[in-house]
Amino acid sequence: MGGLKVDPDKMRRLLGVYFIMGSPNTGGRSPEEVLREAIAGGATLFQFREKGPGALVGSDKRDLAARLQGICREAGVPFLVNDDVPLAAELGADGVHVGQSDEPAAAIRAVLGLDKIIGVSAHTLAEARQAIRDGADYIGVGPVFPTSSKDDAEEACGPERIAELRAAGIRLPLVAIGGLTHENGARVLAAGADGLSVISAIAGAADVRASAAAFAALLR
Ligand code: TZP
Ligand code: MG
Repeated sequence: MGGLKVDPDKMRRLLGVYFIMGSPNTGGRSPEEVLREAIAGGATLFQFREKGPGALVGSDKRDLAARLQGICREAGVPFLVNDDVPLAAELGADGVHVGQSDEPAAAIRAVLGLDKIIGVSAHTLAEARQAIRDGADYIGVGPVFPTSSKDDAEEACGPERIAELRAAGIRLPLVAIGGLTHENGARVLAAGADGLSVISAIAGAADVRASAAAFAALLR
């Protein structure tokens, strides 16, 4: 462990094309192949999110996570785990992303160590401020647009929510999530997001690499 908390400027760059995927999101294709293609297209950060119909559990989940972590490691792309702090600790993942019903970031950092990336989902200004007090490295805001990738998703908040958080003085690295496409991505960046967090528009794309590259182009 040891080391320093992740530098905010580095965090902002990493959030650029933040690809999220688990085995239920690939339309039956190999998650390893989909991840390789997404990274080849320009994904800057990866979150393993094994949720939804048919999601793997136990050692199957862990083994897939370890294989995807290996692909990330080879490519120099940080590997985060959704929610499952014990799995992140077991694998020595680069960090975790947690929601409002999970442990606060400070408690997670005490388990994982100072140098790990901890992201927290926030839907309101109050939740964003609390995540900052708890020491989150970034906040995820969404769903910005309607999504079918999360069963218990809240109502879409629109890019306006991101602009509202920025106007209220939230300076922490911030990534938008939910229903992002090549068409609407520029709007959330213009509203103040540092990056685009994407499941289906990349994992479900016919050409995964080209889709990731089109998101990467929005960052330039
Ligand atoms: N959290 C808020 S929306 C969402 C999550 C995990 C799903 C985003 O998936 P998609 O397919 O990019 O809309
Ligand atoms: Mg959660």
